[in-house]
Amino acid sequence: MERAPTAGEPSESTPYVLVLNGPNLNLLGTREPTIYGRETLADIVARLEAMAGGAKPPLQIRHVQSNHEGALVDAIQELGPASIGIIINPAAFTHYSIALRDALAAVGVATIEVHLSNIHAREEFRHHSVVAPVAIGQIAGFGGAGYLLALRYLIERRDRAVESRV
Ligand code: CA2
Repeated sequence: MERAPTAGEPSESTPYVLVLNGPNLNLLGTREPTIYGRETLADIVARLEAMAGGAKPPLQIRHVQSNHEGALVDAIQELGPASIGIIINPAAFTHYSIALRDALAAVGVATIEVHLSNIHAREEFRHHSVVAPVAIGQIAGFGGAGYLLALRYLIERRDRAVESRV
């Protein structure tokens, strides 16, 4: 039988931020370090977990990386509605996945689009995001730190929502 979480320990009911990463981001830190840096995806997720765990009250991170569009749509549908926000790096899907955009629009949860590289300073085809219109904002060009900036914003937003309720 599973042990009940002790006070202060994250549990099933701990609020969470859904972090989604698209195709090839599992290769981070192993290839193309000049564009994408040397940090691995596990390093970035560990940094997010540390920040989320240190928030008061703490948050959890639910992370899904997939190379498959449908798996990301499933994650948005299944885990998005109960999350306090979504941080998504759709990778190449940024530029053409209407399915991801529609899923994000359908769940209607505050979404921040993150890119490691400055997509606006790269090839023309990377300048356009079909996801951006359904996100509250986009962060690009700050490497792994961009995910932390996004999380910081979602924590502040959560705190503001809690304050306005008291
Ligand atoms: O800058 C970003 O975060 C991107 O979302 C990364 C995508 C690219 O298609 C977008 O235009 C911008 C590519 C992810 C590929 O990740 C790799 C990581 C390491 C080695 C090779 C690819």
